[in-house]
Amino acid sequence: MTRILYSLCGADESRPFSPHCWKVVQALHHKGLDFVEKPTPFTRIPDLEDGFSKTVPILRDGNELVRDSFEIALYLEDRYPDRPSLFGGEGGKALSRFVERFSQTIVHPMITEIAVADIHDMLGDTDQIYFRTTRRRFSAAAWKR
Ligand SMILES: N[C@@H](CCC(=O)N[C@@H](CS)C(=O)NCC(=O)O)C(=O)O
Repeated sequence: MTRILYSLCGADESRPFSPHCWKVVQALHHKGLDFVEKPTPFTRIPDLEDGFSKTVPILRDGNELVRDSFEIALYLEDRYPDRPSLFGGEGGKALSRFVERFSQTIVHPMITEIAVADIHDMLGDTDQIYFRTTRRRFSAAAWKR
């Protein structure tokens, strides 16, 4: 069966850099599931799987398509119950959701503010234009670092 993880890369395809995609890589390894990773630049994401998602990670698991790192973890837990558990039960699932939301809403914006200029510099030319346009909300100081 073909299992494909679409992840995010800049100009260098050998350095996928999205933390959301890293979480899925770790989950797949934890479950002991083989997969092929296809690192994709920002501006190619809308072309993946007939426009299935505006963001990566996207997992193709045979005929199934799943988007969003947490949704993918829930899917893997349900689909492969005989493999090592990702959550260890409902309590672990709830705690993981809390940590994920805290990270997404509190930690992630601060890290992006710190890293926005470095992320930009890793991208190919077309993605750099897209990234400058979509990340204008970050402060001038962040862009000058
Ligand atoms: N909640 C989503 C967030 C996914 C997300 O924001 N992915 C970013 C890469 S880190 C993305 O694909 N962005 C596309 C864009 O900004 O155009 C998840 O956990 O998978």
